Amino acid sequence: MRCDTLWREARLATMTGDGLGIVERGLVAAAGGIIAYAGPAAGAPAFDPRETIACAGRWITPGLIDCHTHLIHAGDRAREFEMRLDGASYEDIARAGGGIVSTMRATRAASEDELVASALPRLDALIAEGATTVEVKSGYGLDLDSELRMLRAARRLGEERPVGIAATFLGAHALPPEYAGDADAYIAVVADTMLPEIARLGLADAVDAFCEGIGFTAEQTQNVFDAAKRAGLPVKLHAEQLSNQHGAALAARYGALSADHLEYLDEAGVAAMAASNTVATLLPGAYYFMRETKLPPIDALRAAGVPIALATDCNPGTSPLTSLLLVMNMGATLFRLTVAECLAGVTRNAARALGLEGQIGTLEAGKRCDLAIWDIEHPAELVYRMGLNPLHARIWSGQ
Ligand code: DI6
Ligand code: FE
Repeated sequence: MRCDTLWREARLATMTGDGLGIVERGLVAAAGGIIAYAGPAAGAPAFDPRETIACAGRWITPGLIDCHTHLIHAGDRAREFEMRLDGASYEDIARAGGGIVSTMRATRAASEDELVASALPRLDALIAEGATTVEVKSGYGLDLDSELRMLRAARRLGEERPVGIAATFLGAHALPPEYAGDADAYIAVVADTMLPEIARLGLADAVDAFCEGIGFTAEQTQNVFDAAKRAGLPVKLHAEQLSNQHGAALAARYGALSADHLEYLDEAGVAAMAASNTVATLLPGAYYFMRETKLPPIDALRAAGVPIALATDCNPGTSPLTSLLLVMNMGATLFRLTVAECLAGVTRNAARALGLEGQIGTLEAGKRCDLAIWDIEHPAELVYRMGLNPLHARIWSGQ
């Protein structure tokens, strides 16, 4: 069988099935950027590759997927970090006009080129550790022009680098100051003006909102979700990060791809997510950076069979993190996830959280040939180490 590239003498963690999908003597064949075969060398079709790469026993996993980031934003919030070290809370800073709104000001003032240029080092850090697909949210523009500019910048990241970009419209992230005291009016603009225009231009793959005491109410979130439904876009939600607003259950009622954060999720929310096959995207970087102590209900999620994804939540306020390897380590140390759960969280289940499970997330024939090739002796090392990057090579779309 003809193919473009054959990776042989590899050990595979295919991430198919429920666990790691380990193949000790494996090979991967790619044709036209798609996996033609991934599995045991014994019994594989006879390939006639244009190029053969001997992996010398290295491990191949699917390329990693970061399914929740705010990668596009201008400026940083290191000064606010210092204020928090002095005792100010995230909510105090937000109410005093800092927080998300301070990043909004910087983002509104930045050109599309500047947004792209400032995001590239963060994207490159993810890529350097084997990321092949990255979700990027808007939500620091908070007016139509600035949200459009953020989403165009997000799409451009995918032209500047060999990486898949999934763009999410997060107009309902924070209340811009010009709507102070009238969140309903802002939500009407998000739902009736911004979202239809963004959908018409094809600039978003999904719609998200921040349902929270310092964000938007469940009812306002519902208005945004109704607009997403009218536009034919799937939804996801920042839910139960700082308090229980029953956002995850609301998201589940809309068949959400994922509900994210979930520290304050209750049993009813877990059941609702299980019933709608909504992925629980846990963000241990935000949990760590905010010094949160309330753990997401991991055992309940597991018992209910809710798929768990892990992501960086890379953002300037609560998770200035650009390492999926560290995310896996935090998932294990802070949330007691297993090695298999951590790896599934940044591959198979992260793909589901983006609605891309048919295209990426496992090593299987028919999926895009996105590979991470590692200099390790066992996949547990990817979760165990802190600050060492054992990536040997990264393949995106067969290249
Ligand atoms: N939850 C978060 O953790 C981030 N956004 C959100 O809705 C925080 C964003 C920021 O502080 O800039
Ligand atoms: Fe977030």
